[in-house]
Amino acid sequence: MQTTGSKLVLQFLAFFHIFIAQNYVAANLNPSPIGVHRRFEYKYSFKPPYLAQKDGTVPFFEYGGNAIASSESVRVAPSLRSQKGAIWTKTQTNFDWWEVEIVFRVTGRGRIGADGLAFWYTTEKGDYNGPVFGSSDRWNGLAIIFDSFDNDNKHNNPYISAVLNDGTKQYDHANDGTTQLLSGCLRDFRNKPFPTRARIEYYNNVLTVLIHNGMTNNNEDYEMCLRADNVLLPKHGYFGVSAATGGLADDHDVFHFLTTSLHAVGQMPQDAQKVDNQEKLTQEYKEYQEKLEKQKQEYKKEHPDEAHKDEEEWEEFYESENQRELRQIWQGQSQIFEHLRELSRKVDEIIGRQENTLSLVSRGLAVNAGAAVPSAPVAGVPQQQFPAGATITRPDVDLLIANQNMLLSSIREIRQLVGDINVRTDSIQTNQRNAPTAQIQSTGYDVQTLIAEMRDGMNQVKQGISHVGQRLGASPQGAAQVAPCPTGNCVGVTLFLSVTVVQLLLVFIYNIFKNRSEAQAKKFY
Ligand code: MAN
Ligand code: CA
Ligand code: CA
Repeated sequence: MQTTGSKLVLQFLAFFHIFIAQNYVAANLNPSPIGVHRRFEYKYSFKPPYLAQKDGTVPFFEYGGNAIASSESVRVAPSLRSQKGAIWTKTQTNFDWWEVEIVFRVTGRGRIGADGLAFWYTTEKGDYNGPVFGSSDRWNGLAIIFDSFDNDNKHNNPYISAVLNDGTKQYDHANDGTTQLLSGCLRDFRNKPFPTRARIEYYNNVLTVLIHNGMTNNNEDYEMCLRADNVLLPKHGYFGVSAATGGLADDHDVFHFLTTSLHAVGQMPQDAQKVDNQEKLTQEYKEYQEKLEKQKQEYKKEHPDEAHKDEEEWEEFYESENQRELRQIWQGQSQIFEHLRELSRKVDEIIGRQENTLSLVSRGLAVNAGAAVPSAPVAGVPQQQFPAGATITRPDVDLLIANQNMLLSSIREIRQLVGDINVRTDSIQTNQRNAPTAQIQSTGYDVQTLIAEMRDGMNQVKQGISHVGQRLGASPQGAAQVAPCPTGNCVGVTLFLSVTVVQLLLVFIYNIFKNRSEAQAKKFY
């Protein structure tokens, strides 16, 4: 719960920082005016997606007349005859200087369209079906008019003009306001491949209108349309856009209406407010955390079982000291078991080789003596009896030496394995000595079963070893019985001795192992 709460607060803070950062980035991208703080005014802006909500309203705006708002744009006036519409901010501005960027399209099938679109900054909201491009005449404030139709037939439309009014003047529609405009520029804004854009800036009583002609989609392709100094606009006002058609008609679509307030450095009232806000947010965050902790404690008190369950769930992620120790012992024992199994396999191999050698030697001797002796099978290998008075030749001796060497190397290997086992067992014992508190306690799994399994494993090892010992002990003896040696230089004696050495070694290993396992077992009881 605490995590979710913290996440929400952090997300809010992150969003807050991104919002601030975005504003500063925007300030850096925009070269004019220099040294100005900019703040995006969402209450005086609309943009897609979700420009209009499902109920058709545009947040913070009011529209009327023939205007239609969708999620992507506002069709201020559609391409039907004598249409009028407008959209206005709900509230007056509360900042002195501003910049409004409008992204719009005026499109129509005809080579000539009508009548055009107007941007407004006025003390009062205009009508939705007024005589001036859909809005009211005798306005108080500023109009930027995008006049498509050449009413006065001077061949100077489409034209963009800035018209100021103090609420007294009537707009001269028939003459396209020629005598009333403050300034303007001739620009064809109809039927462009990309939306056309206008940036209207009012800062320090300077009015600037920049136009993007819609021939590219590059946001930087703005051109100057007009600039006027000493423009005195009402301190506060409403922003609006209106449009109208007449005998001729175009679609008048507005996609973005983005307002940014402009503040001289050091004069941004929000600077001090920002610090205040930050402190307020930190305090709120702290309080929220405390509240959350308190609620958590209360919940634990009310639901002790669930709280316990929660702790148990966490404990499952960790391994107790005893569990770790048992796991290590189990791993060590498993490794010992593996090594012994390997040992047993090697001993089997040696016995097999030895039997093969014996058989070869016997056969060689029989050939030398020139007399076939009836054989008796021992361990699946046919054995031959040595004839009386047989002698050992040089190749026999070489073969025996080679065989002995093989045996020696196998014994070395066995010794290495035993050493390895010793080291591992020692390390387990050291671990146990270092943790003398280790006791069998109730743990995550059944310890008794584990010990029983280990004991079974050890018994298997024991059986394996004794089996190996039996086989190792039985084979040479068996061979000796089948092929008794009458002389002191008998091969069977050497073999017998070698195998005895191996046997002794195995008994030795077995004893070590037995002692260790007993010592281990004692620890559990
Ligand atoms: C008619 C009248 C005018 C309008 C033109 C173009 O002449 O409605 O007011 O400007 O059509 O639409
Ligand atoms: Ca006109
Ligand atoms: Ca004209």
